[in-house]
Amino acid sequence: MLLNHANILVIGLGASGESAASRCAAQGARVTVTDTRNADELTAPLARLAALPGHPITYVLGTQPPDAAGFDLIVRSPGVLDDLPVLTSARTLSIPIWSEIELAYELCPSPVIAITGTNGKSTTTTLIGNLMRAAGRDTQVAGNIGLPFTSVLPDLTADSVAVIEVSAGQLENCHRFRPLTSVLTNVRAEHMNLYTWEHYVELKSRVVRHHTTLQNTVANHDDEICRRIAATTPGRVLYFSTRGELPEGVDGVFLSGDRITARTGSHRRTLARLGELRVRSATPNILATLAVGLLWDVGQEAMDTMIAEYTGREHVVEYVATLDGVEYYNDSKATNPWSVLHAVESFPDRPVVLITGGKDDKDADFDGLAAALTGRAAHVITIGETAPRITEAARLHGYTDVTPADSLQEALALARRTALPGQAVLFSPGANSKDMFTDHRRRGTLFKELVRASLPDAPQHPPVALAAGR
Ligand code: UMA
Repeated sequence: MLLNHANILVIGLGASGESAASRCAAQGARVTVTDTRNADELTAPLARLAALPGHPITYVLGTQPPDAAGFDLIVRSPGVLDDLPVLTSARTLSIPIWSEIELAYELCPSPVIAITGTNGKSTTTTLIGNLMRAAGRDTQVAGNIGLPFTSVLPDLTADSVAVIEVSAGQLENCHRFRPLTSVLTNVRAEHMNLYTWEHYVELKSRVVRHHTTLQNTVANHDDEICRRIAATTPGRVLYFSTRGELPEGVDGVFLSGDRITARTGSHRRTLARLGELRVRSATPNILATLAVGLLWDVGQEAMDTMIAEYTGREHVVEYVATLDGVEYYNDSKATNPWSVLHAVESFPDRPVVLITGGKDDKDADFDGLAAALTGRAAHVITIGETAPRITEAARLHGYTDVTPADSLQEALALARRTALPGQAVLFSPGANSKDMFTDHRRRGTLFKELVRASLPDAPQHPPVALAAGR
């Protein structure tokens, strides 16, 4: 679709809406932006958009969107629900509805590597970006990871590569999106308040929906749904597995003893030693990244650099400090129970004292988490809105060492009293932060400040952020 002079409605003026509006305006489109928030709450994006050259943008703010009639295209932010009347009306009128990812894809001059899945998307996206840069490729990393895909378009050329994290919500209004390489990290029940399980799986499968024999896929062989989706693609598939050798005839990257091994056909090669990984919890993400490296013919040197230089991401099983022989880790980025489990499993050699809980906005399965924690967590301390549910689930599974706390401060104090030397205290909420904090970064930062304030040489007054922790 030619955007020049097209009449486009952008729904939502968050990160993706602002970027989409600015890109559409730059393409010569007539743009209307709508948001349920009013202008007073949107001063920063409104000022930035006002400074753009081209057609002035029209706004419908502080109310529901206008009717779809008369628009040529609707660009929908991922947080906008599907049953909004304007979207129903657009469908009736056959007006195309695109996600911001679809818009970016239509305008993107470079090949795209897209990463989706329930967990591990952001880490895998980061690592693939690092690998491509180490291989000397001009690389932009964007998408659900925090930077809208449309915002990096001006920096991309035909010789670049766009490494894009995509969520289910972003795939919902993708119609022609065809990444050159698609990566499926895993598919587990999440956002069940928004989708049926079948619909959620179908959305994730859209990352390969338009593949031909010219595109390729990296998929998690340890995950049945990923295998099922990958089996539908006509292009080449490389699998990865942390469980051990891949079955005969299945190409990919896997662990064999302490080696990360690649096997394609009859060719077998060691890509790295497990001991070289500085962040053990990122093992599956690194295997997926190496598989992408094989598909993109990346040399061993770039793979070595990617592994050697990766020291982890902030708020993802992030080491904070050691206090009285106990290591403290911040995993505030964990917003579903699967992430909590993955974090706990990255301490195979010692029990953890787990601080968990937050706001459940996804109908999460805490029962499954509680069942899986048995034998892995020395003590579970629950906080936030989900505390009663996790506490109850844990007790139902016969777990007695579970204690609710009223705040993160109280939870940490309890963890300090409970944890024995050699154990680890892991703050992995497994839920949204919005019950007590503005976002997961604020939540993780507060945890780190609280831990560091307990260090022997810390200033003897509460950290500054303590009072503003919410
Ligand atoms: N809004 C409306 N009407 C509605 C709903 C929302 O006007 O019915 C408005 C809100 O008032 C707000 C704006 O839409 O002004 C927010 O839009 P949004 O929620 O779609 O969020 P963006 O700021 O555009 O950020 C989105 C992703 N957010 C979501 O998917 C919820 C960001 O992922 C992403 O980084 C960004 O685009 C750039 O691609 C965040 C996320 O939490 C990190 N993702 C979820 C996750 O990882 O679990 C999927």
